[in-house]
Amino acid sequence: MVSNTYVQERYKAMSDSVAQARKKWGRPLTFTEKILVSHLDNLETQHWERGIAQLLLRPDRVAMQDATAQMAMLQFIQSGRKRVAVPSTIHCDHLIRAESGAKKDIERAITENKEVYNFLASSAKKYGIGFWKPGAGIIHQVVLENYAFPGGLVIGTDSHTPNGGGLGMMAIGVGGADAGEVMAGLPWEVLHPKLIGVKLTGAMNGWTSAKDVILYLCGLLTTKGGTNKIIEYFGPGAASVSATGKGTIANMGAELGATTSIFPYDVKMAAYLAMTERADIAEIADQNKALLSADPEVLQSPENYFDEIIEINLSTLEPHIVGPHTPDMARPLSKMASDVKEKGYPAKVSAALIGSCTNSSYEDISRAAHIARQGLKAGLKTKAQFLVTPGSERIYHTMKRDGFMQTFEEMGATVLANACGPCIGQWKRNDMKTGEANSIISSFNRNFPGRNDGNAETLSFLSSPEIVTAMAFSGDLNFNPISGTLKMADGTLMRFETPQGEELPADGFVKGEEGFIPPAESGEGISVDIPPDSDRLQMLKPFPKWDGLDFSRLPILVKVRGKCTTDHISPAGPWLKYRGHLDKISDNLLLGANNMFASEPGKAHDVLAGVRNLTPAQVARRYFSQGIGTIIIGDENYGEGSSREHAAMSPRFLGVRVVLVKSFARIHETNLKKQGVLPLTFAQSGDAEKFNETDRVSVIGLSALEQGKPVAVEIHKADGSTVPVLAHHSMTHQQIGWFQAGSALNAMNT
Ligand code: MIC
Ligand code: SF4
Repeated sequence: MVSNTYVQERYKAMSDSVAQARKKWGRPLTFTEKILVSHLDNLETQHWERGIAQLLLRPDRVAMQDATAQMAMLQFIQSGRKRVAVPSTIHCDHLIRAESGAKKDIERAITENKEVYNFLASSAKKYGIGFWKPGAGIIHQVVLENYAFPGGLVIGTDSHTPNGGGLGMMAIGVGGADAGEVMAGLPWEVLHPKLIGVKLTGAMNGWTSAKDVILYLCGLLTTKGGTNKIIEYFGPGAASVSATGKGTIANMGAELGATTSIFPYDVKMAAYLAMTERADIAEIADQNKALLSADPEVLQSPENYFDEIIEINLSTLEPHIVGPHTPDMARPLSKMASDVKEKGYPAKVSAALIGSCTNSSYEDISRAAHIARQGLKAGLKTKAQFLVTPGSERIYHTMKRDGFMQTFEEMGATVLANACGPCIGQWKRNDMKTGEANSIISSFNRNFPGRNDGNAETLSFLSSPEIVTAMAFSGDLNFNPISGTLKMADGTLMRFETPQGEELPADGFVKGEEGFIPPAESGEGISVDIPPDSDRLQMLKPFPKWDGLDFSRLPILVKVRGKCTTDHISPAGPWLKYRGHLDKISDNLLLGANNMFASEPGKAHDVLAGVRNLTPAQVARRYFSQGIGTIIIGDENYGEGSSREHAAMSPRFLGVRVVLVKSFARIHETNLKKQGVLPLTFAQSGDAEKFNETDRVSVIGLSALEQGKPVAVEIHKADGSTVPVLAHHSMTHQQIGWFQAGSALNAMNT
């Protein structure tokens, strides 16, 4: 847990830097700006300009989950440092497969992932990192319960790290290389984000919940609307949302591509802190309240201080359902039935899943249980498989004590481990064949094709836990729990009453087995085990330095059609087990992507040898073995979704030199830069049309690569003609140095 003295000192320093910044710029500050200025490496020298400057920040802590921590730790080890420079933790949550319920699933995970857990546990111990064992909970829930504090700054190797914004913490998702550098003592660099202010008025009622605020915003802003922006919530409505509800909203801000989302400190946060044994931190925060929200002048005329303002009246906000395939396909619940009809979605719900890092708070679970009890009382049977994923040990044991678990079990639910499970494709589903079209609904945050059960034909819809629970009873996407009725055993009709729940447990949380292992006082004499013949872990070799030459006549590995998330570039599910083995995991490169030149996803052609329908990894390996690099051409918001740097390391490892797209998602673009792949965007997005299957592509003038200067690309056509295309890059002078050194890590070590 974070110590009182640390928080006290932080606020003292914050007060000084805020005063200094106000004086320097002669204006009041937003809450976001207060946190940023108080974490700057050097306020005096920092260039300050939204959308332009690169901020150098000093985070308070680093959090990593097991699937991304492996690469983060392998990179940290390469840095040669003896101990982490900032408090850091590892959380074992992603590698537990959901199959037969919590206990058995954890036991199996411990056996199956032994090598990886041993590696993470021993390196955590050696390098001074706290270790949360499998079953302890999902990273974001554990961070919220233990480490988050208002006004702090944490970076985490997971895109949903912003969940901490629910407690007024600036929590930002990053790739493992960023984490490795901060743990090695370097400042963390990020593009100075623009600011979206979201003013909440009114108060939620009836079936509307915090989830609907963010589902609505996903529809409004789309999955790229938040790129390189921070979303700061304020207004009277903000104070009416529970701290965990705020967490849900901030968590899913990742779906907007936002750098992070944040709420100002208030009584709801104080109540949550007190309930999680941190009343003393709430007290210190209360004494520093003015620092932990925007200045009054900002609240009076927000349009002068934010780049964009959105207002949402919570009193009239309708519950929403989003999906399939993307979280921004949003509609109010009342429009769902007409969409099902119009778009031909399978109406039958085959599975309903609640919980995850997004929605497993006491409030969520108690509201869902209230619906469950009504259904049971009416004698209804569930018509869909019902799965519950608690977020942490505390949630699980408190659910059990308060009878919610029993209610769900009476419904026929399977209660899974406190882990990611079905949210990240760790769901062994026996009721559906791959390729079979079916609809599922969950309270999770992401719904890209193939993500949950590995079946790209599964249509995944997202909603609040209470609506998902009602859908489990109806088994029908056309059902509107607010206005619709369900038939009881005796033929009479029942209608659900509006869900009711408690924000926090009246009798406090039950702790359960917390599963925390502190690091050793000294790492001397502790060795980090990687079995030499392991197929799960592989020590990294530095990527080669740039040879100083232009990229000449690169064949196109894949030209992506449409959406290409990190789940398309580096799928999870069964591939999660190779997250520590770069060679092995690279075989999954672009397996989910639609290649414009191939007839099915995940296929590519060796155009030089004329061999068709291989996997992109096979094609890349064939070229690479002949010393030939490749280029990937992509669409808008390329690499949206996860923070997994494998989506950048695998292409790098297999010889991809350039990724040229219409636009990038923030974390992925940074990951490409860190690993030494050249990320370029089209100056004219229509130019993407000019690339054909057998074209070769050159990128010229690389030795004159400069910050802010465009890059010349040439397409060499089969008929011998050349088509020039202009591209942009967003690399700073320092980032160009990473490219030249072969990777950021190489640059750090020279
Ligand atoms: C996700 O929700 O996609 C994940 C799995 O949590 C990822 C991290 C990963 O791929 O390991 C994320 O969100 O960053
Ligand atoms: Fe885990 Fe899913 Fe949350 Fe990612 S979104 S951290 S996979 S529960």
